[in-house]
Amino acid sequence: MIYHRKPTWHIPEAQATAESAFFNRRQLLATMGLGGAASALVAGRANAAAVPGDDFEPVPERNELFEAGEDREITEEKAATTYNNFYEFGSHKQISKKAQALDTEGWTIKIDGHVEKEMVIDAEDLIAKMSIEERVTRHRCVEAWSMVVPWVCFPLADLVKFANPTSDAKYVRFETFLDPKIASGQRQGWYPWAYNDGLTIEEATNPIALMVVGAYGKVLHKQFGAPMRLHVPWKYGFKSVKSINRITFTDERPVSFWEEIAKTEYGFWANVNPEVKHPRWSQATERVLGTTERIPTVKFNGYGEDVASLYSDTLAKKEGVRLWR
Ligand SMILES: Nc1nc2c(c(=O)[nH]1)N[C@H]1C(S)=C(S)[C@@H](COP(=O)(O)O)O[C@H]1N2
Ligand SMILES: [Mo]
Repeated sequence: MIYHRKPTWHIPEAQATAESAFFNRRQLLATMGLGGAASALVAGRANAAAVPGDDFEPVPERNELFEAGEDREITEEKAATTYNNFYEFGSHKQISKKAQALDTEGWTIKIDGHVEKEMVIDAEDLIAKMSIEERVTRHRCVEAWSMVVPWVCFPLADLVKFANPTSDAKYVRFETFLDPKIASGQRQGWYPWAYNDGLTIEEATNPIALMVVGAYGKVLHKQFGAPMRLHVPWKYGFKSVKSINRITFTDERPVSFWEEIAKTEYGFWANVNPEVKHPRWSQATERVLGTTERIPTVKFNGYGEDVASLYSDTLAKKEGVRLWR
């Protein structure tokens, strides 16, 4: 199977101007001094930090450069939101009810390490600074299941720019909250909580790496990792840290939650690759959530055109192909 993403020159005129149109509309509403719902719209964050599962406002425009891919369909919301990996709430897939214990009100995010200025920012304020859009992308779990989700998101690169890292920053590490009172899984002391993972700066600033704040047109569901989670479409799903409350810029390669548990199974790079088997199972095919289908897995999950250049032969040789994938 081959996936193509429309090249940038394919952007239709309307799409190319959509962002400015959006901001003009906001400005217009502001000058008109509209109150109530309209002023919430002007703020651009009407309910970004409000109830997960509510309609996202303003309604994000779909970025048509991203699509499910040939013979792929958007996974039914019900299927995608009732089969999740979120070990904080249990080491099985049926955590969606338990995850409702997550309290996202007043959620803050700490940005620290090699940045010009460390800070703690309200998730709501951070999200309001970003240009939000919808992207339909493929997600491939290392356990050989996959889904296609319309994420409400912004490029991770914009967050990196906002954080203003110094030249010492070579990696970015993302960490999930730690609160065993609400997250029963965190009472299982043999796991190296808090959940975390990382990317190189080059990966984090690649335009297809995403920060997700919603899905299916809604404020991000708790089981999806509200209020903000990572989505790295070309890597196995465990890299896509949920419910992030700390982002650290560092000069040392982070050792992730899963790498600490089993480094021969869950290495740092974790690029989707059907040719490199997991020590305990094949990665050649994947089960599609919400269907009875099994389909071939594609290298870099079909995003090679965007990311293959990040992984030079020199780097591959240095890292070894197994960990490299
Ligand atoms: N904090 C946290 N983030 C996490 C996980 C987790 O257990 N805890 N699981 C990861 C794995 S293995 C996958 S496949 C995806 C699953 O995302 P989904 O449940 O939204 O489909 O989240 C990733 N992010
Ligand atoms: Mo996963």
